[in-house]
Amino acid sequence: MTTASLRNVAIVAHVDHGKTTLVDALLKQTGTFRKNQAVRERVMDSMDLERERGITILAKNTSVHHRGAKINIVDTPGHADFGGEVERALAMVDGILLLVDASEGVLPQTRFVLSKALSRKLPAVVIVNKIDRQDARPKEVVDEIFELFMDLGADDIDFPVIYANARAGTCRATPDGPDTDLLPMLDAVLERVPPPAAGGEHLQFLVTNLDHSDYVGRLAIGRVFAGTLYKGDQVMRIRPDGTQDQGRVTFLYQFEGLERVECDKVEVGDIIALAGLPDVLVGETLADVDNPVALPTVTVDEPTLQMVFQVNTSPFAGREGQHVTSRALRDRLDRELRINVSLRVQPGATPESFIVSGRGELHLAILIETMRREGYELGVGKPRVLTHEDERGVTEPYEQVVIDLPDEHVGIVTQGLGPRRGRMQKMGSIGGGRSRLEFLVPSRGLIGYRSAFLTATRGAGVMNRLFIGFEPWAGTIPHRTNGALIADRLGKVTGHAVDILQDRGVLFVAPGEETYEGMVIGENSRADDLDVNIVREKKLTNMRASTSDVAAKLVPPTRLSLEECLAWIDDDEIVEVTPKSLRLRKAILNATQRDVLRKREKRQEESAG
Ligand SMILES: Nc1nc2c(ncn2[C@@H]2O[C@H](COP(=O)(O)OP(=O)(O)OP(=O)(O)O)[C@@H](O)[C@H]2O)c(=O)[nH]1
Ligand SMILES: [Mg+2]
Repeated sequence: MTTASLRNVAIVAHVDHGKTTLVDALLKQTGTFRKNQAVRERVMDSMDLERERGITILAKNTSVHHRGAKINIVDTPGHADFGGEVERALAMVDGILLLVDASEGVLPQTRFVLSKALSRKLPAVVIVNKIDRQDARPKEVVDEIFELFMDLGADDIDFPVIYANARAGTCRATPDGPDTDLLPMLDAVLERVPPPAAGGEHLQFLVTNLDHSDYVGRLAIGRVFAGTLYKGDQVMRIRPDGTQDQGRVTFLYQFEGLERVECDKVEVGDIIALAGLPDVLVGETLADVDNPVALPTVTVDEPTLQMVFQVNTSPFAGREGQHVTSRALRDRLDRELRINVSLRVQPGATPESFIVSGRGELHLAILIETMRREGYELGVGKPRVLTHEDERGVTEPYEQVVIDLPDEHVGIVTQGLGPRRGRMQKMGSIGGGRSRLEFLVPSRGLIGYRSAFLTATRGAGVMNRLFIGFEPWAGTIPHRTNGALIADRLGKVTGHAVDILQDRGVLFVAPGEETYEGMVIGENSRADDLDVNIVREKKLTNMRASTSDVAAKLVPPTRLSLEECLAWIDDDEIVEVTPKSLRLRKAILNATQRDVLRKREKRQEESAG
């Protein structure tokens, strides 16, 4: 038996540099789709939210056939929140396709993924993608890539470079052409990436990812590093702590194009999925029962951010969603844990609440967004970063932030990051009236920063973030300085009330929408909270202006996205999430109770200090 006709590669890059688009083209050009089969764009981005947001969230496996060889390909996500997916993908492969955008060049995640690949001594085929861009600068970008390899201490900088337009499905050997199809890229893979090592004779399979099928339950995804695995085999499960127990493999699947294809036997070197072990976890080895030897484990990234998810207790609970009980919430989170490997869920302060920890704002926002779509209602509290303690004292997550922006916005962005405890590391011109700034910023200071950044740069700035580790606590970071405008009673928002109150701040609601006591309907222009009557009717006696006159004067409400809502709320506030609505509210809805509590806190503060 031989592995000579097998290759395992991962496609890695900074976010949006074109990985999934390239996989599309490779699948098409290797005849993986039927002739005339309608295939949508970025077909590997199969989750609804991946399609809507245009990003890859979960690493996915496929394979293509080329010159008699089978090439297993892992498409990885580029967004920094999902870096752990990339690291685990790298544990399955013998080489990488490193994509770099021909205009954007080397960015933080390019460095991150390449450093991880080099630490595993994986050879690379470099693809300079999007050469069709107007602002493409392929030669400079190749220089940047060489510099990056040297900077990271690569032993081998003799990597092939291919210039591609993944969207058109073409590539060339030199920046100036001529164009061919993408098959030379696969030739380069066959040449450059070694076949899998044969390994010992006894089975060793490393679990690097999880999936779930409604028919067979949990699926363990990974690579056979030694031996042969048959459907029905009894295997020894070895956990990272060394404990062992046995299980039986009930189904085996290979990845072929977009399908998981059932099979009876898999050989050493192949990347496969298997079923039969309902509680198997990432990092475990499945080994020969009589000769159980563990492989080096893979670790899952530690969470950096957490939020409390709780049952929706607003007066409108259950109006829009089908799943509203704490039992439903717990079951849903349990199900998520089966496949979302860097997620953690702990019991909250009450039986109705759960502490959910993840890799960043996007990681958790995507979960919330997915649950909404499935008909769940929930309340979500203010995101907070996880802290650790070591010899340096309390530490918190920090990120490297790289910003490209027009020169005239450098001042405002630098000022904006100051109070967020950002420390500038580098600043330079990148030509064309644009600058590149690099900062080190605590993740805490970056919560909700994206929209402020886009406003500051009028949409012309690009910001990239990369988690770099836990560093000493940065001190206080001011949160929202404005108070909330709070509805003081149940009812429908009236145009008349909006007309009166819109000078008080920024309103989040429009006439006709329903509110309840304790619901936040706007941001006060002052620092304190203000209870207001937003459902006030105009007295009929002094009706003068017609309704259309009033409507004409009304400022349209500000609508916050989920991420903006989460960034906006304070400790005593909750985002109410339902399939149809996002509402902000006070944790304590009753105005009198809130008042009593506030006074008590004030007394305590005074007596304390
Ligand atoms: N002009 C141009 N656009 C491209 C090319 N390749 C991809 N794109 C576009 O770039 C955008 C991002 O492409 P994706 O394939 O989703 O990028 P990705 O690297 O998979 O993104 P993540 O998985 O989220 O990191 C899409 O709008 C593509 O159509 C190319 O060669 N030229
Ligand atoms: Mg992608």
